[in-house]
Amino acid sequence: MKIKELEDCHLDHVAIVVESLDSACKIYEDMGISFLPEREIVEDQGVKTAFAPVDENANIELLEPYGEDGPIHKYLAKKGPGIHHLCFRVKDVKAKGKELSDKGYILLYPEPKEGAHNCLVNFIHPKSTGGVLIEISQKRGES
Ligand code: CMX
Repeated sequence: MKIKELEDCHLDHVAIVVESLDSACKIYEDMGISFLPEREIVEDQGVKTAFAPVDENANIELLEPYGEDGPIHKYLAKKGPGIHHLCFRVKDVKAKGKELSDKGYILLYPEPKEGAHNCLVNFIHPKSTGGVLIEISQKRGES
């Protein structure tokens, strides 16, 4: 049974910005983590991803810029590779976003957008979370 299956929020992934998916995958594979063979491009976010399950809920997501316009390209140019965000899986991203916004957190988008892995996502700006970019994500068709 999945950990915290019945609860509303669990860690879905830790995202790491990298220059090259292939070279970065090798680092984690040396740790014993296996990446799924698929690479997903999310054009809207300007990113190419590789995903590796760590346990039954949590994954490592590597993010390589795709194109030169997206936030990941900007982040890599400004700060270099490294941990970029935490993502929590929720049952209803729209409802969770409203709940957080009502509590004063700054959401990036007025409505959830398409993310990787057939998810609807929103982000909470790091300025309102003590410096950590947090993604909330709902698997499509699960609400
Ligand atoms: N973690 C912590 N702080 C961050 C950050 C991050 N990942 N990215 C930016 N910041 C900080 C910067 O350091 C900067 O702080 P200071 O003002 O103190 O210098 C501030 O946020 C603004 O940074 P910026 O470089 O001007 O960047 P923008 O405001 O243009 O963009 C953000 C910041 C968070 C809005 C942008 O990165 C964004 O839209 N992120 C969400 C999209 C995303 O990450 N997509 C990947 C999707 C992959 C997936 O689906 O998993």
